[in-house]
Amino acid sequence: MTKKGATNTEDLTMSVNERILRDIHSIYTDPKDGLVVIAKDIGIDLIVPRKKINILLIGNHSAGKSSFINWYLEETVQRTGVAIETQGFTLVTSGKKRETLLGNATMHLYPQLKGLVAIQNSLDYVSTEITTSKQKQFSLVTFIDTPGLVDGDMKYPFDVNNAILWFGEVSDLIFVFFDPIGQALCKRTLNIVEKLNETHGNKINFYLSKADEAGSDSDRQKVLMQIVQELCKRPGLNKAGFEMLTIFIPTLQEKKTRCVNQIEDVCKQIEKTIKQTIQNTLNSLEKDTDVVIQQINEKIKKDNQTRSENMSRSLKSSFFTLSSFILFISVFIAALPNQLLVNYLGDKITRQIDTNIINPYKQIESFLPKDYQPFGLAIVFFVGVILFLISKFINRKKPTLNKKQLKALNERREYLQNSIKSKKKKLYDEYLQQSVIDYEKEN
Ligand SMILES: Nc1nc2c(ncn2[C@@H]2O[C@H](COP(=O)(O)OP(=O)(O)OP(=O)(O)O)[C@@H](O)[C@H]2O)c(=O)[nH]1
Ligand SMILES: [Mg+2]
Repeated sequence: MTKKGATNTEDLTMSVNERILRDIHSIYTDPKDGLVVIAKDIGIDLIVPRKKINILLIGNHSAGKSSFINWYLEETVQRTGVAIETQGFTLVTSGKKRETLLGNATMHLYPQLKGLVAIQNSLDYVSTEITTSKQKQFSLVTFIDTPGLVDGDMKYPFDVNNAILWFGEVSDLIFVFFDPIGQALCKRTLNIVEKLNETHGNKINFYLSKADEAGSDSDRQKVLMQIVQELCKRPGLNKAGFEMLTIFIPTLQEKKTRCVNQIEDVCKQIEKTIKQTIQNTLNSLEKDTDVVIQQINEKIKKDNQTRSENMSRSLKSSFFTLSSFILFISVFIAALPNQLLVNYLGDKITRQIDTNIINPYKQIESFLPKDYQPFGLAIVFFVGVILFLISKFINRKKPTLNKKQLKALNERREYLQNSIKSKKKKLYDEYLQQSVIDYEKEN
């Protein structure tokens, strides 16, 4: 394969990854049919997957963090130098045009920064550098450049430790740079690394940066040993098999060195994390869709239950209503003069009424104590009223979904089950296909 061919394949695969993440993002955020809107309507808050991975770079002052970012982008975006160059946090990301965004605009671009501002009470120390670079995997990466860490009297205008820990939370990778020039043992760096390692150990990668400045092979080995020893003194970091790649920026190399530059491995690590992120994002899409479908099913099931409960309430209530009306009618008939019944209904029906209504009623009346017998009618009427009130009480129905709401829920379930699931499957196939291309390229 020619070199040009290789680059073309790389461009192609890169754009596939980029498009998969972008498509998933829009499946979530579509204002009309987005998974987030659908989930919110049934009371679920979903986390929208990011379109890029975040890489946090931390390390001592002058360890080469900003230089690494510039090397990756193949563009001078971050200031570098021996002075304390990076004073705040800079998010370096790719976009349509070269732009620098200060605090407020950065916040607008990354609303989740609210969480950080809550700790720090200020936006002054965050900014964004947008560049048009598409080098390597940069279209899928946001670098978070941090202020160089120093011990002693250095006053940061903000709580640098907490801010770094906060960024650690939202990062997919954390690169820790140690340079060979004496400051490798900066306590502040070790403290922060130890703290980050408690919850994000799997994201952390250690590098001996500016390795070209580490002197001879044996000097470099000594530096590496010294750093590893210092790290191992920290109880939380004392784990077997520390891996520390030696890297340097080829264009900044001052002296000839036999040191193997493992900087390409850093790029491989970034690619690996992007792939993992795509897989995780696809899995989250599947899982979130299932959760929403399940919740919709649950809602429809509950509605059916409420409907049948309402129905049985209605039936019970009708029984009481009917009984109360029978009592009211019988009271009414019993209260009418017998002659009036004979005149209107004739002898035969009046006799029937006598045997079926008046006599039983009189029998009931005879059970009452003598003093209450004159109030027999009123008492039966009162019982009727009570039965009527009971029927009203039983008949309190719980609200159910109307036809329109039910239809909307069913349509959404259909949409999730068919449309979103098939979109996910298509994206997954594209991802696998692209992984095969990558695999073939590597082997
Ligand atoms: N020889 C050599 N010099 C380097 C390398 N990387 C960076 N430098 C130099 O080291 C100095 C500091 O680099 P920066 O990239 O500014 O370091 P930083 O970690 O961002 O520093 P702060 O922002 O102050 O924390 C600069 O003068 C760079 O030119 C490298 O790999 N080899
Ligand atoms: Mg810097």
